[in-house]
This record gives sequence, structure tokens and C-alpha cells, in this order.
Amino acid sequence: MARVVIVSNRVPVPTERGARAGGLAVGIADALKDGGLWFGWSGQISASARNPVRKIEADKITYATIDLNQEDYDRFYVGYANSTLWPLLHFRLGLIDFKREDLDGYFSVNRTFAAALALELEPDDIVWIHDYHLIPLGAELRRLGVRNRLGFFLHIPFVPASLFSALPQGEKLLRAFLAYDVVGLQTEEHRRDFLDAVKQVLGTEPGADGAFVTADGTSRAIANPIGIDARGFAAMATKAERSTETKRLLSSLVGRDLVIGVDRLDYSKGLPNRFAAFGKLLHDHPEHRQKVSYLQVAAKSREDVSEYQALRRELDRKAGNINGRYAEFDWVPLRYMTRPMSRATLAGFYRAAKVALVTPLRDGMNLVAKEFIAAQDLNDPGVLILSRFAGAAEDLSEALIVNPYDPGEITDAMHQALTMPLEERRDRMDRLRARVFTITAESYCRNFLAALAA
Ligand code: GDG
Repeated sequence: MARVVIVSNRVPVPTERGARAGGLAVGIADALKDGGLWFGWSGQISASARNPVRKIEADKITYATIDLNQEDYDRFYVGYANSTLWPLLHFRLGLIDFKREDLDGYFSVNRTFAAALALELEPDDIVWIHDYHLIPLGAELRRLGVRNRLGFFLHIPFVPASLFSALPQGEKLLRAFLAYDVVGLQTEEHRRDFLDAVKQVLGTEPGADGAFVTADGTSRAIANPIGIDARGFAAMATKAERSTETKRLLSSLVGRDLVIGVDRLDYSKGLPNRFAAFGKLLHDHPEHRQKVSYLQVAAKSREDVSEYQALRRELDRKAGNINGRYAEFDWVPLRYMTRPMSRATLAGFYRAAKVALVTPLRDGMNLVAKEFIAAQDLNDPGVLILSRFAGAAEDLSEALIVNPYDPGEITDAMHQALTMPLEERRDRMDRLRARVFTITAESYCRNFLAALAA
């Protein structure tokens, strides 16, 4: 069987300590269950720039990483990837901070990755590249003569062609997708928008099956939603129910209902509107005062990007306002933490929660929604409130679906969730679980690799 090679910006090297937030590693680890190579950035910045590849072996997987130098990090990672592509592909043109040097740095780091990776590849390897940091990697590999099957998966949304056209030199980026045999997107909507941009910007007419002919052969765009290891996560949550952390949490609630949110601290996640909605709940429905506690875990992320620093200040202030206004000496309405927690602790907390708030303004998929569902106790399940702009909403229609641009809709959904009869909660959760246990990390990896091998 061909060896699988995974490439992602960050590599979850097993020796690294501590919890880190982020959805990508959660979903794709399954592709290497029979072993393989995982290649990418070490997460280290080193002065001597682009050190040779460092390797660690564990569980039949070789983790191979390279460092970036400070300039690479500033231009490629902080700059183009996270200050141009991330806001653009989350529909936030106003937050784009484009610099030509960043674009050059982005392509240059992709060339460096390609040069280092090409040396590691064997002729039959199947290469699966992940996410917006590495869009041009396939084209750079082809330039070096790599003939392997190359697949790419975009974890974040794609935008309509009219928005994409705002990207300076966007044509160059879009053309880079054509080097792949398969381009995967999270949802049908993202796939449609991607194919439409290919057509409008590059003038290449895709076939009905999402295939288009390129200089290198045929390329195909597929929708392939990511999932989680639902069984594993459910087991973790059941076990964590009896953990010290969950017991401490429950005893601190003294019988109050728990509302939970878990996100990277990112402007795509819609946290300010969520806080506003909770404030409005306490204002409009005084009967919930002292009866609910909302725990928001907002794990710090991308702290070198200025927009994230601004968001953090905004949330600090908003959390303070809500608590200053509504807290009692023995009740803090909003518990807001920016420190990450362990995955097992989170699993237990999801299971303890009555309501989960997943209200991004845009999200490729959103795995927190799926984790919350997998963690529920079916005898007394919680209620998921889900933004219609999360990719997950395409499939999870039995959640309470909201438009997060109107905090009032989130407030109404919270009230509905907190007062929902057990029967209805069970009914909805049953259907949601069926989806989350069908579309899993395993099915996601299997489908993509099958499409790539075809
Ligand atoms: C991107 C796309 C897509 C969060 N806080 C902590 C923590 N987390 C974990 C969650 C979940 C993951 O991070 C977040 O995944 P999401 O899918 O919600 O979001 P992104 O990080 O933005 O992921 C997204 C995903 O890629 C996969 O394709 O779904 O749309 O944006 O697993 O549990 N984990 C730990 N401590 C925390 O404090 N350990």
C-alpha cells in the first residue's frame, strides 16, 4: 500500500507538552493510523533560518519538521496567511492587511517547504496537503518534478468570486490550486464558490462533477466534511464525568445550569455577539439570573496578529461589563478564560453543560459543535445553538440554528434551550448524534484518500 504523507503548517509532534487549541490535527491524524510521514513547520523560529529537516519517529509515523526564521514567520504566517487569507476567506474584507512583501514571503516559504519535502518523497507516496498556509505547495512540488498524487484540503471557507476578486494577485493563488489532483472543501457551498471563482477568475469551465482540465492533467474539487472520532470522544466524556475537574465545576455551579462556549480566541468565532446575547438574556429574562452560569473558554491564539490583540481587549471589557452589571456576591454570570484546557477536561465540561453556544460569523466546519454532541448523556442531553454560517450547519439542522449577526436571535435560542422539555432535547440530540457518528474523522480521511488514489 502507498505511504501517506500529510503536510500541514504545524505538526503535532508527540513530544510537545501542553494543550493547544485548533481543529486541524484533531481531524487528520486518522489518515496516518497505518503509519506514514507528517511534514511541516516545527513551530520554532530559529535565527539560522530554515534548518535542515528534524525527524522524530513514534507509532509508525515519522514527524519531519523545519524551522522558520523571523522574517518568514512575520511575512508568511502573521502576514499573508493570517492577515490576508484568513480574513478574506472568512468574508472580512475590512480586516485584510495586505502587503506585497508578505505575498512574496508566502510563496518563498512554500518553495522552501517544497524543496525540503521533495527530498523526503518516494515515488509511490500519496501526498495530502492541508490548509490555507500551503496552497502553492503543490505547484512548487510539480515545478521540482514531483509526479506523485497530490491532494489539498481547505479547512476554512471559500468565498464567492466577487469577494475573492478583492485579493491582490488572486489569480496567481487560484492557479496554484490547479496543480492538485483533488481539491477538498468542507461543504457543498464552499465547493460551489470555489468552482465559480475558478471559472470567473481563470476562465476555466469546470465539468458538472467538479473536474477541470489543467496543463498537468485533470483536477477535481470535492466536498468532504471533516468530523471527529465520535466514539473515542464520547468515551472520553463519559470517563471525564467523574474527573476531579468536572466534580469541581459541578460543585461550583450549585445546581445552576451551565452554558458553555469553547473556541480559539478568533474574530471568526463571533464571541462579542455571543457575549452581547448573554447580556441581553439576563436583561430581558430576569428569571435566568442566578440560575445559569456561562463558561467561555477562549484559548489564546495568534497573539502576534494585531487584530487578535484588539479582540482580546474587547472581550476583556465586555466580560467585565456583564459581570459588573449582573454579578451577585455569590454568583458570577460569565466565567471567561483565555488559558487552554486539556481535551479530556473539555469533554467532561461539554457533558455537564445544558447548552453549547457555537456562533461563528463564518467557520469552515466547527468541530466544537460535533464534540459537544458526541459528549452528551442521552438520558439528559444538552442543546446545541449553532450558527447557520458554520459549515457544520449544513448537516446539523436539528440544532437551534441562528444568525449570529443578530445577538437577539442567540438570546431567543438560549431562552428556548434553557426551557426546552426533556423529550424535545432527546429527540434533537438523537438525530444529531446519528450524523456525528456517521461523518467522522475516519470517514473524512477515508473518502479523501480514496478520491486521491482514484
Ligand atoms: C479549523 C477551521 C474546522 C479549543 N479550545 C481548546 C481546545 N480547542 C479545540 C476544540 C476543537 C478545536 O480546538 C477547534 O476546532 P474548530 O473546528 O472549532 O476550529 P478551528 O481551530 O478554527 O479549526 C474549522 C477545523 O479547522 C477542522 O477542519 O472545523 O472550521 O476554522 O477540537 O476542542 N482544545 C484544548 N484546549 C482548549 O482550550 N485542548
